Amino acid sequence: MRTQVLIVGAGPSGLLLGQLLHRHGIDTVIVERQSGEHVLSRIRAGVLEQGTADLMDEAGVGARMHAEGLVHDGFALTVDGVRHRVDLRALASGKTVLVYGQTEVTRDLMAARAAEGLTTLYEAADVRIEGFDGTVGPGGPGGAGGTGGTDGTGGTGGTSGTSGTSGTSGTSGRLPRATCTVNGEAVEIQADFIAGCDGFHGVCRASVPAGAISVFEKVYPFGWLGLLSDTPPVSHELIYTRHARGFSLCSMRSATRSRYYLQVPAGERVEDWSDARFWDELRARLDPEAAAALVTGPSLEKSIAPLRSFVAEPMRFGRLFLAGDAAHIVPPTGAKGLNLAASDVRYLSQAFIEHYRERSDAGLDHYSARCLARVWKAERFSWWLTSLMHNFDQEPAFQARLQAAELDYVLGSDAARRVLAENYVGLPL
Ligand code: RFL
Ligand code: PHB
Repeated sequence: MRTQVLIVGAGPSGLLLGQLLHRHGIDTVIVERQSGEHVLSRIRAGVLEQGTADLMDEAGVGARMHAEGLVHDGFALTVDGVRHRVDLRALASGKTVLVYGQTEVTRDLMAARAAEGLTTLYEAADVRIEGFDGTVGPGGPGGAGGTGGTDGTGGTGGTSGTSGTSGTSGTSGRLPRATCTVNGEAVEIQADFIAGCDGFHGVCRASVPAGAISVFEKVYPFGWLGLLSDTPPVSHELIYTRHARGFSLCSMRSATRSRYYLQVPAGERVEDWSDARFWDELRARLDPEAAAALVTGPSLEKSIAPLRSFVAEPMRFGRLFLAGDAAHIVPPTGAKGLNLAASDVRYLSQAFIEHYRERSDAGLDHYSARCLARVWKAERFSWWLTSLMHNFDQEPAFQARLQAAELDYVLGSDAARRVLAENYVGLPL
């Protein structure tokens, strides 16, 4: 098979990129390790920034999101049993967020891709990529070899002024390609570029030579145990609760479907959490009004996600571009993961469109640096909100006093609340 942009991974990043490129006449093939049903069964993000919703509109898939998504103009932080509202609209210049599940985002994108008859190879086993690192750019060695710790600006050399099937002028003379097995048959797909949208455990980042990539990581000593249920939410807004027993979050997917999370120690097993244990623990952490309003019911899904901050730099290696969780992870406290993936995809789609339509590689050359500037700000915010709201009982008492002082400051200062709100609704693209 031959395509212009080969996309590895049919999560939100890969599907959104495919849709945006299709709207500009750029051909893509997606290879995905799992089945479509499996991708839809993963319960993840719930909060979309305005910029992410705008991108869904640009991709032509925003109709159901606007019809069914819930506009939220505030959320609450509960500390010491007292709930404090953060008025997003008032504090962040009229901006709001949209509560619409990642599952629904993915479903809408999958349906649009199927309706357009675009190729997605699901259940693609043993995906391997190669041939992306052979180019030498005008600024010196690009590709995977010479870019360690920088944004890889030298890497597009062979592509400038070319489009379509050209771009083989790298040192190896080979096109970027992926091989995999689908329905027992070997498949090879050649492309001008590869977009690595295959998440944290994907093959793309792992295919970059170790010396070419710098990794920055922080692993937290706890995870989030999540539960989804067809019960009405305790409140019409999200409640993030700091409690001596551990953090909790009350979120939702609709007026009749709730999503709750509990901070649990790293290594905890989901099998040890019956529904009854989950509900009892959640009730114990909530403020009295929320605890009284809690409606329990059978879980539709329960899973544990470890918490991690992670960034790989650069995000471009020759003709391979990483986007979304393949390049960076944030702890979910700030609701930034999917939104960051969307902003990467926005920059990457613009860069490919410029390449094919305007014959300019400026966007490709600046892709990594442009993304990373935004990524690190979201990393900072997510780390900060995680540090503020979780229970770090292994840490020295000094740390706990600082946390209490910071919470007191944030809740009491209009300026600090503005900073929180500005970051929560999403920094400018
Ligand atoms: P994904 O969603 O992981 O998709 C990657 C896809 O690549 C496939 N894949 C491969 N395909 C082919 N070959 C291989 N070798 C492959 N290896 C992997 C995978 O099967 C998969 O289909 O990454 P993507 O598209 O970059 O999307 C990122 C988001 O999923 C992620 O950032 C968010 O879910 C994070 N997140 C949240 N983000 C928000 O913006 N707001 C939130 O409210 C929010 N809440 C959350 C979250 C993540 C959570 N978990 C479980 C980590 C809440 C939770 C609990
Ligand atoms: C969710 O609804 O899954 C959700 C909401 C807000 C977060 C994290 C997850 O910060």
